[in-house]
Amino acid sequence: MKIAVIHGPNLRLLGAREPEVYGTDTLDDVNRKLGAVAQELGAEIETFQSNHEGELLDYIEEAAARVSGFLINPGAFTHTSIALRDALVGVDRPFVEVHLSNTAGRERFRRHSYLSGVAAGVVYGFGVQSYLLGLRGLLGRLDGR
Ligand code: CA2
Repeated sequence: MKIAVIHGPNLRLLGAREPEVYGTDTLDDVNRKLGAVAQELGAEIETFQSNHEGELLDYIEEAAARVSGFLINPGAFTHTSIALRDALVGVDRPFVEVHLSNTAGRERFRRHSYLSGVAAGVVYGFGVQSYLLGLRGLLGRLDGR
């Protein structure tokens, strides 16, 4: 079973800035850790990062043909993008939304997500563990567990 992991805008800066908010792992570290969890659970991942909303939409559309679900940290598009929500609903694959930080405890504008209401689940506030827990949850859901 293959899962597409999507990192939204600015997440390529991970590990380089604001470590007190986002931790010290780089995006490559996160992807490596996700690959190890996927392997442990008999699955595989492919990863994609973009700073461009349209590229994320195009990727979701074309990846949907080969993956069973999506794990996505939509970055700031979480709070702005109806188009991203529509794309994820449109491909009819379960997705899990993850965030490194506890978005509920930050600025008011981060409290609303356009995606949460249509996600299979949401994990936030645990740093890189949010991704790893989210992947476990998604694979469990797809296995019918
Ligand atoms: O906590 C998260 O994972 C966020 O999705 C991160 C987004 C933010 O806009 C969301 O509200 C919550 C920001 C991603 C920016 O990534 C950076 C990483 C390191 C240094 C600077 C930015």
